[in-house]
Amino acid sequence: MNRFEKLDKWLRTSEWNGILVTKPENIGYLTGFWGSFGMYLQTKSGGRYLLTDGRYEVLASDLATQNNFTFIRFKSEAPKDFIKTVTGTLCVESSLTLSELSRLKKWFKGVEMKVQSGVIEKFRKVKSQSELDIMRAAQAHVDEILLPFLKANLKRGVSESQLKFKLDQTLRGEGRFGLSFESIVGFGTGSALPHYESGDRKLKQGDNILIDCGVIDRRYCSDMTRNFCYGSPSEGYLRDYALLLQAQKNTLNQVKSGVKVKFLDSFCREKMGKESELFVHSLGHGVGLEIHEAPTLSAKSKDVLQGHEVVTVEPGIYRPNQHGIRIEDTMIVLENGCEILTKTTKELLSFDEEGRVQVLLG
Ligand SMILES: [Mn+2]
Repeated sequence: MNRFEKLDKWLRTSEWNGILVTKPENIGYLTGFWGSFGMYLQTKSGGRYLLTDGRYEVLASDLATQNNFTFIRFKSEAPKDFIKTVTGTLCVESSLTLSELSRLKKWFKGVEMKVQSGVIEKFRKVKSQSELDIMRAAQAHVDEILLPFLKANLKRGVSESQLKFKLDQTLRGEGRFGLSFESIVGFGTGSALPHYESGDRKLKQGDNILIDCGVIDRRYCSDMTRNFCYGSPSEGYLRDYALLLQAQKNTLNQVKSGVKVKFLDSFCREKMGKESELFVHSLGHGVGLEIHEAPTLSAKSKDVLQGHEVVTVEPGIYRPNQHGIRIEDTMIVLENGCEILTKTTKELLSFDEEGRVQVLLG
């Protein structure tokens, strides 16, 4: 079953006469169209329509032929040939802004529109072999460059933002990759803020370093967080790292198809003991066309892992004004375990001025 057929099947058993897809990642996922303006409408009676403007006429017509849907050119406000394709009830996505929704209400007069969130996102959770291959390749690029990059660039006095800038540049691989997000580079106390923005802080002996980064390869994101030291870190840092690494590894051993995500979240916190008070975010998230997508691995989620979902497990310990540690792997969920995509070592490595590396903790 292709993606359109899956949506057909969903529509047939739903209360809706059609679904209007407006979130760019969802339009892209279904149709292959990634332009800056477009809407995709699929109806219970089997109609499939992509609305976009003249700038994309050639591209959209080609995609329509390849994928067996109808391209409708947006010429004027309230495009009649698009609007008339659905009557009755129409499902719209929760990502719509209020102004977009009020525009659609003017278009689809007499159609009952309601929001149902996560319809396409649910399809996107489980990846195909070709999606998985791209995601493996994206992470392989990061694994290939990260340690050599650090050897060459961890120098006393380099600032977080300088290192971040160079890392982003290296990750982009001369244009072959995009960034899943701007890399997070934190030194010492800077790392203690979970979503830190790199600043002017300069690297000094004894600093710990937190790096969270990912690339986009053919529209799919990668995500990994690793921790390093410059010289010798504090005893407290080593203790926290050892504890967190053990808890993270134990949690990875629990990941497989059929496991409740809230179990994983609480399992990890249990393993962390009282340090779990310093673990101030959820355990992880799905990754794919978006860096954060379904499922969310949190205590509140009712999700159950399914085979070929791609998710992160990323517990952290954030000690205010001291240090922060987050160990994040991305993995493919399998029937009896998982395939870890993030292959950069989790041994705690210490770098010196000459780029020599020593293993502090294994
Ligand atoms: Mn993440």
